[in-house]
Amino acid sequence: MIERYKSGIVALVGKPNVGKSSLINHIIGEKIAIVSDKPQTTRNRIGGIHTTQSGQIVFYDTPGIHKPLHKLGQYILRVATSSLAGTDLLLVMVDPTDGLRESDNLVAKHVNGSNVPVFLVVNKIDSYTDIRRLEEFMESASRLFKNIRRRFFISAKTGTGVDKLLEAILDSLPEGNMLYPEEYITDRSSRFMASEVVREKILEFTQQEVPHSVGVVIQEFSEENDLLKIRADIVVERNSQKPIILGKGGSMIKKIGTAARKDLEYIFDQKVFLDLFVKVREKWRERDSLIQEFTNLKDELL
Ligand SMILES: Nc1nc2c(ncn2[C@@H]2O[C@H](COP(=O)(O)OP(=O)(O)OP(=O)(O)O)[C@@H](O)[C@H]2O)c(=O)[nH]1
Ligand SMILES: [Mg+2]
Repeated sequence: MIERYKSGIVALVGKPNVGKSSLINHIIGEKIAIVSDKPQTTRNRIGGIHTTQSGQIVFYDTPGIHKPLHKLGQYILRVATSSLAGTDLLLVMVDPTDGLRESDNLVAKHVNGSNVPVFLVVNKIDSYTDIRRLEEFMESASRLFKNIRRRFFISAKTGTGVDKLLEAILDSLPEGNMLYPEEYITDRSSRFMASEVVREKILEFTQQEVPHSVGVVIQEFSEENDLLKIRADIVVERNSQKPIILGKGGSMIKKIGTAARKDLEYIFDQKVFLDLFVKVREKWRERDSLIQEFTNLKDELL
């Protein structure tokens, strides 16, 4: 019997830092979502489109579900939880690194409130040699979630288990046509990617509250003689954070700019000129209009 083409939407959810964005990038084979070793890296819902001869899976990478500490956190949580409904499948990702915590219960509360079938995914298995420990972790995690259809052990870093997961996802999706043209890999614009890559470097090079207090706004994105010219504002929320982003004699902003430019040249396959400015907007993470201006959240929360 000839299998009919399949398509559907799969949301990837979990607490911060479990490796959701890493998995999306691995599956798509290109960087479409930024990654860092700090929690709360992703702030938006980012579509990653995986097209094969037998089907098309539209993944939604989502922000880590967490207890919000400020208004921006509330917005981000809303982005994550609103992605739970209206999808064909939820990939709920858990991370054995710290065992199960209160934060996992919070994820379970939101996931269990939706009626979408769940694939439970234990990530980061490359860090473990003790299989029994991983199996015990899987058993404990399984008790938290309703609607589990299947369970997987994977490593988003090495790719172990990912092909099997993709096969099972395609199997579970309904018959349907492509939702996006086959050459699409993301629903996000190049402009969005540019602002995210700058934020990724700030997450990489600065510590504690600083990277989380940053918004990046693209002010110019234009092409001239094969050169992509990008001008962006880095917005911080306190005067004291500005010198941290600038660094001694401008060394930090230079480091951020160079690393971001190199990544963007690779992603866009083009020479990039990147100009960065630092601005202070007092307590922007508590102010609705500024949150929408500095986080690309305008469209998804309308
Ligand atoms: N060892 C190992 N590390 C991983 C794996 N997957 C992700 N990581 C690391 O885990 C950290 C978090 O990865 P992200 O992909 O940013 O996690 P996330 O779930 O998207 O995080 P938020 O966007 O904050 O919700 C990074 O340091 C990754 O390199 C894995 O399979 N193995
Ligand atoms: Mg992420």
